[in-house]
Amino acid sequence: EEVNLHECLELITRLSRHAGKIIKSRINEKKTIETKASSIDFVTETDQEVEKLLIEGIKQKYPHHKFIGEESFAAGIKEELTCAPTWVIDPVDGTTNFVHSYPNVCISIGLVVGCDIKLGVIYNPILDMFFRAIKGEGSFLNDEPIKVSGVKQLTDALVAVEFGSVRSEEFRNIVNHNINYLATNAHGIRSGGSAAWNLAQVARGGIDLYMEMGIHAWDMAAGYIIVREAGGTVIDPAGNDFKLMNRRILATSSTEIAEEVNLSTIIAMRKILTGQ
Ligand code: LIP
Repeated sequence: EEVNLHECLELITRLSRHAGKIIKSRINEKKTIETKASSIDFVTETDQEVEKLLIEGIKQKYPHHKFIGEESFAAGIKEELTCAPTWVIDPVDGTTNFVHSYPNVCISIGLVVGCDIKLGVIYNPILDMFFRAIKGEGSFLNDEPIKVSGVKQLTDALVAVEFGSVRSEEFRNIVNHNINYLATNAHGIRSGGSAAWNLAQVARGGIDLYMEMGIHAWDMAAGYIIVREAGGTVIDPAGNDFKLMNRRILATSSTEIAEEVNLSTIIAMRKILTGQ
């Protein structure tokens, strides 16, 4: 199926600006929260309302497109990722930030066409920062082109990490080990609380390396293409090519730093997983 990416971008820009107004108007209110996969995996009415608004808006124009949406998934609508045009949507990435009125909150929307992520939009409506990329056309923040920093080694890097919402002991051991290693060697450590936000920062050169395990396709799809189009590297920190459904990401300002960190984390993961 032929997809006009510029028309898709226009539609999604309009819809996410509208949705952004709703998120912004509620950021300082007290939220009613429900939990999902773990006791600290939250969803609010706003997540659900914004996802509905986005999906319905896209469906009106593209009735045959498919969707992988964070809240639809939680509600039991589990779409497989196929090669049909598929929108991968996180209506509020950084729900915990949103619940606490902390301003790193983003709408994240990626579009997969022919098994390839072709378009991404990350919009932080609180700070009014709108990131976008179309494959082959570069990345932009509020219409200005952006580039990764180009930093090549961990000892020169500002690093973003997340503790995530998975709390099993094995998982925590790996995450803690990796964070400890990064913190010991880098200039500093930040935790933005939103994968999309962290990826957008890698793309604009504010963060040199971001690694997270346990996240989902909707946290990564838009950021993947925005980092790549800004000149960055995105791989699987378990040592493979990046895969949208693998629940792991390592996004960096250069291939050199990705290789350096990747090697150390793979060794650590194998040790913890095999006890050797
Ligand atoms: C969040 C991610 C974040 C991760 C959280 C959660 P949500 O997404 O952006 O990086 O650490 O556990 O997955 O649930 O706010 O859309």
